[in-house]
Amino acid sequence: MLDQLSLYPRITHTRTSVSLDGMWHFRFDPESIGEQEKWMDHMDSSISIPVPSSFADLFTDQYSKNYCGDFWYETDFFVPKTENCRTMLRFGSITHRGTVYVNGVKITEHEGGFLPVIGDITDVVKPGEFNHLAVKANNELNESSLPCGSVKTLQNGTKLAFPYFDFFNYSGIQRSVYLIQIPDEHIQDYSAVSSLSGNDADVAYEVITNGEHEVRVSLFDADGNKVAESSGKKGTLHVENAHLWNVRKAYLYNLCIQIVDGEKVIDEYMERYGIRTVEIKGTKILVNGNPVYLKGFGKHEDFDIIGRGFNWPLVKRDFECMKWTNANCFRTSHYPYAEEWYQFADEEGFLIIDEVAAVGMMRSTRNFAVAGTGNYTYFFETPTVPALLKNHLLQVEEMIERDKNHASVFAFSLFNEPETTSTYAHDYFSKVFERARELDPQHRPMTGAFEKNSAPEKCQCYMLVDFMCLNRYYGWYISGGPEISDAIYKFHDEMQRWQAKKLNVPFVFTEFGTDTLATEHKLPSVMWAQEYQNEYLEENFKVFDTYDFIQGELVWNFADFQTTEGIMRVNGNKKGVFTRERQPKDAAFTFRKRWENK
Ligand code: EVA
Repeated sequence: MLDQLSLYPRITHTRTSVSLDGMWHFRFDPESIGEQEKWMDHMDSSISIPVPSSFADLFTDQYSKNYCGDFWYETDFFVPKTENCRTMLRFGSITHRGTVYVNGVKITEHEGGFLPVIGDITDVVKPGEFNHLAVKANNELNESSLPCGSVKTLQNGTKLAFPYFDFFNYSGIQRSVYLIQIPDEHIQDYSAVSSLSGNDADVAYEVITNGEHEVRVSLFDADGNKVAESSGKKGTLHVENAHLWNVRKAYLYNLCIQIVDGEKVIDEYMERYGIRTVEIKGTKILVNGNPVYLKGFGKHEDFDIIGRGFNWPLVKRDFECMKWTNANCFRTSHYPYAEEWYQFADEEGFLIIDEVAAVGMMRSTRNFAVAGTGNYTYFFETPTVPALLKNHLLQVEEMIERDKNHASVFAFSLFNEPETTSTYAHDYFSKVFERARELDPQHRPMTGAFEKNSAPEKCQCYMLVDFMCLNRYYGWYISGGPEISDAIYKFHDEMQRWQAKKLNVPFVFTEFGTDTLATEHKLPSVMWAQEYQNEYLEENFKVFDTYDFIQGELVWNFADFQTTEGIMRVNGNKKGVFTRERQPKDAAFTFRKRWENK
């Protein structure tokens, strides 16, 4: 357990957190000379850069946009006092890896670009003065990084990222940075698990602290009335006539955790908490014991200019659009998102399939097209696999630790479209699932998204998941356009083969969709025109509605998004139901109507 990793920065009676977001200094380091030249102390010839943001789309030149290698950030921050507290820095993420220095001293380094980076700077920080913060980051991809990919060096020496995945390799300090001060004796982490009995609920909690003083936990309702209280590092809050957190009808309590010494509060942490249960029973997904059909999207953190940079207005707009379509769920394809997405989903009653950045586990820079061809790339049979597994386990651990208390997170996805047809893959993923199941205090369903090669007869991993997630493009990559009737025939054929296996688990489509240009209309329809997106969807819906074990449809994608350039991508992936500007294509109206009563 990493101190403060999972605890989002909050201000309470005993804690402060100050955002360090703003304009920082920045420099590319293509020759990796920064360390030698002591850029952690000071960087000459730096340029200004906003934090948080991806760097790629801020510039007007090709080199900066596609830069791959080391790059540095620096800023100065004032620390008023340091007595009787721990001072920490917390980055929502540094993509894909980073080393943090304060006043020239190395504080921490972190691998993985989508989870928090924390450093305790108490011993190096100077009170009543400006302190110097430098970050050396790197955005290269390899076959033991999550996500997977490689680096190509052009003849002129320029390095380029070669993702084995279909989204632009946006990098940088893409999430907020906080300076945090907490008491020496403090709350390090907590978990809370609800169970229901009649109209009442029990919230079993466990608090981890670094001291021995008493722990007190209270629960307040939305009007601020204390409804339950308990003491001890482990205990249960009994809530009479509990208001449940329901899908699209959220109710959140406020959980208050204190370390106390008599009447004195040594540390305090507060968070919104939703009481709900999730469970898979036969082919049903149950929330609070009631079946839920998942309606929604695979998404990306992606927008013009800011790339993958966190932005509250975008969160708001995306939720408004999702609510307008009558959706109730999304998958954080293909990496854990900024924590604020989950906080807002808690508020809005959305369900989340929370996905770790295990994408690209198939050796191809066009795996979206290779998926389904039967190609086998020996991915899990190479010497890099032990290092990959180590990273994968660590990132699953960090994700579950970070997201475990969100009511919205009802399942964890531990992969997207790896090669699953070998015993090597089975051995690899058995370890990942085993670890994830040990880690989640709520024992949520664990899953992963399977591509078409993971067919019922060949897949060696479907038995590991609690519910099946299928990514299928019958009518797009397979038998598109005028051949769509064949596509649907093949789709039924596959579903019947799954049905014959009698797995008795829910099946959810975590991807289906067509690239569609918002500008294109055509009668009769052609691929890429809006009419075709609608026809494809209507044909897919007929398949979904045939099998009662199909319990959800998350279309690919919520909005158009940026990818690596290539002949199969027209300034990005155009499978959005909304444009990249978050305006509806015709398909958005189709979903709004279908999901109203589904
Ligand atoms: C696609 N297909 O082709 C999508 C990708 C996605 O963007 C996939 O999981 O199978 C992938 O990342 O549009």
